[in-house]
Amino acid sequence: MRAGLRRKRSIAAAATIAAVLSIPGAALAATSGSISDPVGDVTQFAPDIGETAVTVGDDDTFAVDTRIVPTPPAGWGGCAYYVVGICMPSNMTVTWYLDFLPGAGSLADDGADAKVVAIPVRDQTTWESSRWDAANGRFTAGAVPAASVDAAGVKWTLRLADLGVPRPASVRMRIVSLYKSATGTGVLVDYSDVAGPGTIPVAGPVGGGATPDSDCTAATRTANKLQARIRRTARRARHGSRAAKRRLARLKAKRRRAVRRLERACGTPAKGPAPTAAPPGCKLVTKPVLVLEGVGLDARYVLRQRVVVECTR
Ligand SMILES: [Ca+2]
Repeated sequence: MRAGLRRKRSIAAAATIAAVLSIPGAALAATSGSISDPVGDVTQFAPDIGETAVTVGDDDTFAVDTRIVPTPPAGWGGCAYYVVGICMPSNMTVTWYLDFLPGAGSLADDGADAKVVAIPVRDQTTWESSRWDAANGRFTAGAVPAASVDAAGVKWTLRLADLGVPRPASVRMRIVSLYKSATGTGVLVDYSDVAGPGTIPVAGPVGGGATPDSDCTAATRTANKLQARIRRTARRARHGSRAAKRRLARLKAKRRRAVRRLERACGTPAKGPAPTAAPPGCKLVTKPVLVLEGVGLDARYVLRQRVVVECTR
């Protein structure tokens, strides 16, 4: 079996890469890029990757259009071979690897921090996205991309926040088409086509404000310091210190005032899951927002990059 192993790798270095920064009108945060790969460098088994165009919208969407030429015998998710007229399914995937956090990500996947996989089987293409979980050393499933398949390729869209891509960022993208299956005569085949890497620029937030303003940062620090003092004092009060109980009441009043100042400077803390759509006249943007993390005495205010709805009117 092993002797029959055939292998062909397309030469990724031959791919030409172009990335352009487009600034259409007022939508300053929209950018685009492209990754070129020759068609014809794979003649069988693995779907042949051609041109890829990526658009990063000012609505924080990451939209990918990859032209793909299916190859025989299975085409796009067709039958690898037939046994007395019964279709033996092929085993193919196309994976878009996104590397955007320097010094992080999956080492086995060239530092990828997120990936999107298309799995074509028969007339259906299954789509998955996942993000690298450094703590557990594996990819964990994320949002399912909005995707479509046409005669000449595929398109998928995810929000930057679903992929974990911050603004600004530089996304290094590689596309890998794989076919690993047996032929009708039982010979194992392992074909691939690799496009890129190419770089997709992601501009800073729409309307600036990449960093929280200094009033907000200072107010956050003050509120957290008071919270830490309350935590220590509450511990002493629990042990029966009457002085600590009196101090606790004063500190809590001070914290109420500090939180009011904090909310004036930063807005109210973001709650619940990130929005997935914006009403007319508004859009989704990624910006630092106030978040209350933890509960009770352990709660603390932090400024996190979040997707939020921003309205201009
Ligand atoms: Ca190709």
